[in-house]
Amino acid sequence: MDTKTGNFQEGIHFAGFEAQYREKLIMDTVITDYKRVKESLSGSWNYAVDQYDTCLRAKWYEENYENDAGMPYPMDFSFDTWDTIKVPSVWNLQEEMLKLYEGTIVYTKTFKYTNHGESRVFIKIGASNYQTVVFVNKQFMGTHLGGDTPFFVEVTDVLEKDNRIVLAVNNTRRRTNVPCENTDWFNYGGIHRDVEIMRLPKAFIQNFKIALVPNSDFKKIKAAVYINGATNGTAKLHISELGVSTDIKIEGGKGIVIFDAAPMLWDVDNPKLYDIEVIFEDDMLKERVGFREIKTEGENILLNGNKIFLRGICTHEESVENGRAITEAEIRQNFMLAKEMNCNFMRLAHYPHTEKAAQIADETGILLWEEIPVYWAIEFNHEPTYRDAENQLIELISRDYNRASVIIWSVGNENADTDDRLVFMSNLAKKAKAMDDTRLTSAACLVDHFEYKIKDRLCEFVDVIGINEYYGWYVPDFSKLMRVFKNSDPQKPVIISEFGACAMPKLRGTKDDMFTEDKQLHVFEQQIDAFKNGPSYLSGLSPWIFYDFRCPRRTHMHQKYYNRKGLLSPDKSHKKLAYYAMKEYYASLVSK
Ligand code: GCB
Repeated sequence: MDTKTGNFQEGIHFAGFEAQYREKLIMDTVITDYKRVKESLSGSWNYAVDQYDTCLRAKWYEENYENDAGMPYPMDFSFDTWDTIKVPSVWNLQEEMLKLYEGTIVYTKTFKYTNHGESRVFIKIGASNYQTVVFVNKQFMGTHLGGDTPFFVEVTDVLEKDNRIVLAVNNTRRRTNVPCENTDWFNYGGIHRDVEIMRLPKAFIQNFKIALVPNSDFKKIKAAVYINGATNGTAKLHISELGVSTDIKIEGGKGIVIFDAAPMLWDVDNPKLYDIEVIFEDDMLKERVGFREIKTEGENILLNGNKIFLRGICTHEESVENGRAITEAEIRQNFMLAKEMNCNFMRLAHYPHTEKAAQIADETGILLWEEIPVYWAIEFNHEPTYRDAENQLIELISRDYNRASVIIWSVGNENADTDDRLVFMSNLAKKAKAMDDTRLTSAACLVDHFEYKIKDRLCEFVDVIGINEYYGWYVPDFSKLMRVFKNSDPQKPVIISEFGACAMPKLRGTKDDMFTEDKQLHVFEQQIDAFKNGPSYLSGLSPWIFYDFRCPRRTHMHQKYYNRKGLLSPDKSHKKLAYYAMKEYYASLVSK
C-alpha cells in the first residue's frame, strides 16, 4: 500500500483491505456446550447488503460519526435503521432480492449486558456461511472460515452496558475454500445457526470428552477434561446412574481418567443415555451421553461387538421453507421418516449439519456418518486450504465427540486420486484418528473406471471405504457394477455411500423414460438385486438421496434447479416408487 501520497484515502484506495482481517483467524475455539446455559442473541438483526465490502474497507464498525475536529461526518450506513432479518436463517429465503445473492451481508444487533458474577463471557456463532468477520463494540475480534461449524469469541474485555455486535458474512464461492467454488448443492448465505452468549467462571471446562475404551469388553470408560484458565487442580466426574463418582487430576490444563463401569450399551433399538456432571472449581458442566463401541474386524463393522449392516440414506441439510437453517422439528421429521423406511443409519452429506442432528439421533437411535466439505476439486496443494479443512474437521469432532450416534468421520467426497489429494486427505484421516480413536474414518471415493474396481490410494488410510457408484444412471451399463464387485478385494468394510437416479415427483413412464419414477425404480431394483448377491465386504448402503434438494447446476425441465434423486419430493409429502423398493429391501435386512 502506498499511503505516502497526500490524497490517498484508505477506505477507497486500499485494494489489500482483506488481508488485515485474515491476520486473526478464529480456529479451534469449540467449548463443550450441549447442556450449558446460554442466552440467545438470535431473533431480529439489522442488515444491509454490502456488495462492495464497504464495511470492511471503510471500517463502518468503528462508527466514527465525527471527524478528528469533532465535526459531524457523513456515513454510508445507519446500523439501527437498516431493515431487519431473522437469525438464524439463510438470507436467500428471506427476501426475493437475495435469492441468488453471493457476497457480503453485514448483520448487526445491540444488546445489554450486566455482570451477574461471571468472570468470562463468550459469544457462540453456531454457523455462518462462509467467511465471518466479527466486531464487538468497534473492535475487530477475528475472522472465521467455514460455513458449517461453530466458533466461540471471548468478549470479556470488550463488553459494556450497551453493546453492538457486527458480523460481516460473505458466502462468495472461492477456488481455495472448502468446499471450493463448484458443488452439487445450493450455496446458501447467512447466519444459519443460533448466536448465543455464555457466562463462565475464570477457569472453566473448555472440552469434556467421554467414551468407552475401545476393546475393553465395554467395561472401561475414559474421560478427558480440558480446562481453560487454570493449569492444575482436580475435576470431579459424576454419573449417578452408574454409581460413578471420580476425581480427575488436572495437570497442564488437562486431565484424563479411565475407570471401570458397566453401562447399558447405547444401541439403535435402545438408545440409552446417561446424565453426567463434571465439576471444576466454580464451573459445572452437564452432558447426556450414550456408551457404545464401533469398530471394524476384517470386512465387517461391529456395533457393540455385533456385526451390523448399515441400512442408510444420504441427506442434505435443507428444507423448502428454511433452506440450510433446518429446524429441530424438521430434523425430527427426517429421522422419523428414515426410521419408517427401516433405516438404522444416515449419511449427513456433505458438510457438518447442525449439532442438533446428532443430539436428536442420540435420542432416536440412528447411526450417523458426519462429513467435512472436502468435495470434488479442492485446491489440494494450497496450505491455507488444508488448514481451513483441518480446522473444520477439528471443530466438528470437538463439537460432536460425545454423541454416541456418530460412528464415522468422513474426510471428503469424490476426489480424483492425485498425489496432492492423497497427502491432503490422508492427513485429514490421520488427524481424525488422532483426535478420536473411538470412531471409524471414511471418505466417499469413486470407482476406478479403467480397471472397474475399488482402487483409490486413500483407502489405505481409512477404516471403512465409501464408494459412490451410479450404475444404471450416469453409467448406463449396469453389468459394470458386478464387475466392480468381482474385481475388488478391499479387505475392509465397504459402504456404497451413494447410488441413485433422478425422478421428477409423480412423473410416470416406462422404465427407459429418463426422469420418471419408473426409471428411478428400475435403477433401484437393479442395484438391490446386485446387493442381494453382493460381496462379503459390503457392509452398508446410503442411497442418494432422501429428498430432492436445490441445486443451481440442474437446469433440465424436470429438474428446475433441483437435484431430483430424492426418494421423496422436496417437501417430503410424496414418496416416489423407489422409496418403497428401498423400504422393502431394508425390511428384509432388519433381522439379519
Ligand atoms: C455425487 C455427489 C453428490 C451429487 C450426486 C449427483 O456423486 O457426491 O453430491 O449430488 O453425485 O446427483 O450427481
